[in-house]
Amino acid sequence: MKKKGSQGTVDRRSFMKALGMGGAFLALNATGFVPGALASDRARPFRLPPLPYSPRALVPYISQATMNFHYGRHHDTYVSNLNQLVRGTGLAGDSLEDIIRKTAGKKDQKAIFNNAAQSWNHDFYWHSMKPGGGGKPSGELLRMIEESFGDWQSFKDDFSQSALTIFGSGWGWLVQEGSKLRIVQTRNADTPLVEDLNPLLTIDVWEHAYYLDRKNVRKDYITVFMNHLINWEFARKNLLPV
Ligand code: MN3
Repeated sequence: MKKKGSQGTVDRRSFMKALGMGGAFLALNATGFVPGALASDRARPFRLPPLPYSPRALVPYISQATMNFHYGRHHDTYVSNLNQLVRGTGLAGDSLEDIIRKTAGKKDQKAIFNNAAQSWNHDFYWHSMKPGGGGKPSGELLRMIEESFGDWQSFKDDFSQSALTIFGSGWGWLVQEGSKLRIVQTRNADTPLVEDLNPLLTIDVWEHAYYLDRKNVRKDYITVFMNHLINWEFARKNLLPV
């Protein structure tokens, strides 16, 4: 029997094959963060957005195996689920951001919210990292960090501690609220988008983000994220004028 959504299955299979071929498929340009622009057709309005780098690009800090599972399976599944869930609903023509805002806090739309928010959060997370990233930003962003957290080291300690102490699955965020920056935690699929906070960068602390590489040692994953992966250029581009 032909399964519903078989088109998506074929695409995923081709995609996994491409990953197996060394990620040549992913020699994709690092475009801006525009998940809302990915809506394509009525039956399957959302597509897995391209990674902004090859799945091997973050080695040795994040392995290709982690990327294959985290991006190729977990993220892909959220997008597929979302396509199934919005089919035939009034949400099918909406942007990802609109779906997240419209379904937030609604019990009967929890599954749609979870898959939409996880789709958005993951794309934002891939862009929050880059090969050769990490360390200290400069310019306006550093000035805002120092103003909001006292100094660079305090920010680094607070962000790390916040990401470390999220109980269970969730996300650590640096967000902008007016002229100030804040560190926030969200649980499960929750996202600061729905709280009128402007996200600048995020770290995924669900175990699937680090378990293959670090087992249960979330702290080591956070340390390499801070020191070697953060894409400060992306965070700077997300700043809104104050
Ligand atoms: Mn994840």
